[in-house]
Amino acid sequence: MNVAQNRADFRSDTVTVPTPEMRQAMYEAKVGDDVYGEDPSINRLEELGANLLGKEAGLFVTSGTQGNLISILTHTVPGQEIILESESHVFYYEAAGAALIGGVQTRTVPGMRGAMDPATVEAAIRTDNIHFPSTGLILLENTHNRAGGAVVPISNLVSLAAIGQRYSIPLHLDGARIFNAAAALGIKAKEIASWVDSVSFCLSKGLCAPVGSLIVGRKEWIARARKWRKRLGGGMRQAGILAAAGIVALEQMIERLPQDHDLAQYLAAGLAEIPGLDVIPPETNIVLAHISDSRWSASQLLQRLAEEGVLATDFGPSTVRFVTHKDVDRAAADRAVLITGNILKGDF
Ligand code: TLP
Repeated sequence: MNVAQNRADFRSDTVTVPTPEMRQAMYEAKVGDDVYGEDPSINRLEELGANLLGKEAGLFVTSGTQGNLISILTHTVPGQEIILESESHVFYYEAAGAALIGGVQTRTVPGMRGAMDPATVEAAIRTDNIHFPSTGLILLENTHNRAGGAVVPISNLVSLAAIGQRYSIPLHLDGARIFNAAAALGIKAKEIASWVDSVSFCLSKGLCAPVGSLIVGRKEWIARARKWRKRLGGGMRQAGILAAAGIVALEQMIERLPQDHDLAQYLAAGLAEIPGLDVIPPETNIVLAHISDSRWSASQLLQRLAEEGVLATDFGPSTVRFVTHKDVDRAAADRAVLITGNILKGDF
């Protein structure tokens, strides 16, 4: 039972609760000690994830943040520099883990709807100079969260992959919502993943599993990532209970993601009618609304919305983010639109 059932909770797709099928699978999960490699459910989940993404092997990790950190640690050595988009989740929301734990410096490149310009990325790659760090990784994000769930086009991935190859620099994709990107593009996630060396993706966002992410890549790379996971204290034991829900997520929940995208369109269309709001047309399940009415800040609006049972998050001083997912529907969207409109009109 979702404790928040009486609210219209658009804060994130992370708030989704597991389905009855997931709970049943968790109850029945076959388990073993995963540090010994003996948990059949985790082994199956890792194989399933790797196959879906067209990679040799997979690793079950605790979260998207841990997946990105382990990937950075496995691709780089301390003292290197990584190139990433200036609004990327790794740069913006991962508490400088790469710098603190990985000892790498971040070099940010501005994006256009989340996509980094290949020429700018190429220009940011360090040459061989005694003063410079070496470039150890190019890191992408698709869909791009802070760009409003924007889908990075395949042509951009192709160009960046060519650069990575030319300079022998690996590419990692923060694909927390890669299945949303694939659904929006009408292609398989493995077609996106084929342009990068490694991917981390989340089971616990739109796919509704309670916990966990996977990272996928070459077999030898995953073996080294497994050691990093252990070092970071992420070696779990009978975590097949969690993996069982992840298997249901991958087998049953990917196909419903377009419903979240449709709901985002519906919500955006309603919000766009409200004077004082500029809405970015959503490409997937994230709706960003800029408040043009200077009397309201994002935090003030969010506070008033929360008092009326509508939850969203702030994405800057005057930007509000609404995320659609399994546990909200058109009625919740109607309520969000009505209440936002009334608040901004001054009716409340
Ligand atoms: N994003 C969360 C918040 O941290 C902002 C959200 O509500 O959207 N990569 C991307 C692109 C993400 O959006 C997130 C989570 C992560 C990585 C981290 O995943 P977790 O929360 O599992 O560590």
